[in-house]
Amino acid sequence: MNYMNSYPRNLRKQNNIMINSKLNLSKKRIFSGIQPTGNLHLGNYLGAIKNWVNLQRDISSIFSIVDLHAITVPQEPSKLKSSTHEVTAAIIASGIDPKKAIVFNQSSVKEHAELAWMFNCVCRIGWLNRMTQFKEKAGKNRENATVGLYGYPVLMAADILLYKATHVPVGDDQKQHIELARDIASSFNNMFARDGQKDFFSLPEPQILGQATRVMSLRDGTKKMSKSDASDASRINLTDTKEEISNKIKKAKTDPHPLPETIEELSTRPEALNLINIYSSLSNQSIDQTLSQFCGQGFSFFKPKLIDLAIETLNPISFEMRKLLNDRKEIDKILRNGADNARKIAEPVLKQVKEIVGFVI
Ligand code: AQP
Repeated sequence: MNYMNSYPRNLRKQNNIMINSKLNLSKKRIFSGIQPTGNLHLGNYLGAIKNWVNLQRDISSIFSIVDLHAITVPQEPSKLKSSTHEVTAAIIASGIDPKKAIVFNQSSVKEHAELAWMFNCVCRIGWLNRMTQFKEKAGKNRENATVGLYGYPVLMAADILLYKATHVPVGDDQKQHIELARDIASSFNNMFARDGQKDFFSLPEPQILGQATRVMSLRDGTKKMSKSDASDASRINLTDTKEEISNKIKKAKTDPHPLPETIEELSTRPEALNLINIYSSLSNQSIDQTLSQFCGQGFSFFKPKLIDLAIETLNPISFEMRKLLNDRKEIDKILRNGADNARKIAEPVLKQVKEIVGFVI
């Protein structure tokens, strides 16, 4: 069944699902990042990491723990270091293989910051003013936000283009930033176009994959599940125990109606839609399949099934994560090795950019 055809227009737009078009695998390279800003949650897993694990098998993959992004809001230094270890352990425990993919922390490859500066001189203030994530994160206290938070999408463009990545697997929330990376790439190409010279940067494409491209808060189905939500009950952390997962899902906000037959009937039930999306993604089945499995049932029937599935998926990850975290030196070694490999790609690209811009090198 074509799942997209049965997806209501408004929700289709909201989730902006992009089905993994036939990739010419040999020419593709993916880059994606994750911030070491606290406990990873189910949204990070279903929106990003799970897709990375599938993609790394066939496509040249680079995954970065983006610590330069993390410091755009205040971080406790000792906590930042341990979060970097934890996030590295989490992605490896989820199935990222550092022998197949490059895994490193962003600040270890100085070229990210250098290219970001050059892109600061390409990107227009008007483009950044449109970024909704800045508006959400800066909130009412915008004057007090750091310049780094404002320029976050420029650094993200540098992260991607430094490796000439063709695809960027991310959750739906990052789509606007990838569009900005495309604008920066094409503006750079135009600014430095020379006769007969092919565009230096190709335009990266977002890959927004799976059934849970925007996992919502368990307390409010209209708000994104997020590390920085004050309520721990709003998210399922990858490190949560079986009891915590069970309690959070039991207490997740729902409504008194039974589950419907069609997704259209969920368009005014954000919390129900969120739980159905999560179940579908965890079970690798379409939303239609999930609805035909549970239609007519209430949440008292559905939630225990979701709890079992969430525990079955997340428990082995947190077990493996704890094992990996017993040897932080090994994690440092993996990150150092990843940074060495990342630099092999980044250095020549940055050198070419400097030549194009006209620097003496
Ligand atoms: N709720 C989500 N649903 C689907 N995907 C999500 N991602 C994040 N939240 C969801 C995806 O996870 C990847 C890494 O995100 P990040 O940690 O670098 O930054 P973020 O998007 O800012 O995550 P948070 O949890 O919202 O962090 P805080 O609270 O610190 O701002 C990205 O691919 C993202 O799309």
